[in-house]
Amino acid sequence: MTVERTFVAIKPDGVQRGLVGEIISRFERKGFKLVALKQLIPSRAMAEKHYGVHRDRPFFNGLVDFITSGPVVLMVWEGDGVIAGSRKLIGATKPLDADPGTIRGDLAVNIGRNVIHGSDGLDTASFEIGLWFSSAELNDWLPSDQAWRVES
Ligand code: D4T
Repeated sequence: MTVERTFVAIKPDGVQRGLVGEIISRFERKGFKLVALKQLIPSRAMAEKHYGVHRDRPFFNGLVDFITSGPVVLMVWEGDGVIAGSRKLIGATKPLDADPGTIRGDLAVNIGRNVIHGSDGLDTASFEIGLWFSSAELNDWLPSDQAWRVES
């Protein structure tokens, strides 16, 4: 396993429904390390860049309307295998297909209101972290209980 960083966003529905603490808690309890965190209301330009790969899909405009409709909570998490590990914590894109125990499986029902986003690979993680955060906002730090999470 190699230490990676991934981008995770709690979407406007997750913030409006008061799920921020619940979601952050699941990442913390897993043992991943939070290295950046902020709340903002995305501009249309930023949302269109973030979802640029979906530009030609029929749901694109509705998705951008939704993502820009209110505050989102943006995070960078670090850890061994954190990219795939986060996707497992998050669950399938369609919440009704997401396993119980996952964030979407437990907390969402609709694909257009699926609460959370997580990068799906090394390239997208790097692109999305760079899109939403400056390098000065990413904190290098060592949790005091690190030896109890990772074999040295
Ligand atoms: P995100 O990117 O939000 O983490 O979702 P996923 O990585 O799990 O899924 P995705 O890229 O295929 O979809 C991006 C985003 O678009 C919404 N969506 C998707 C939608 O509203 N209607 C649809 O039909 C699809 C396929 C949900 C997630």
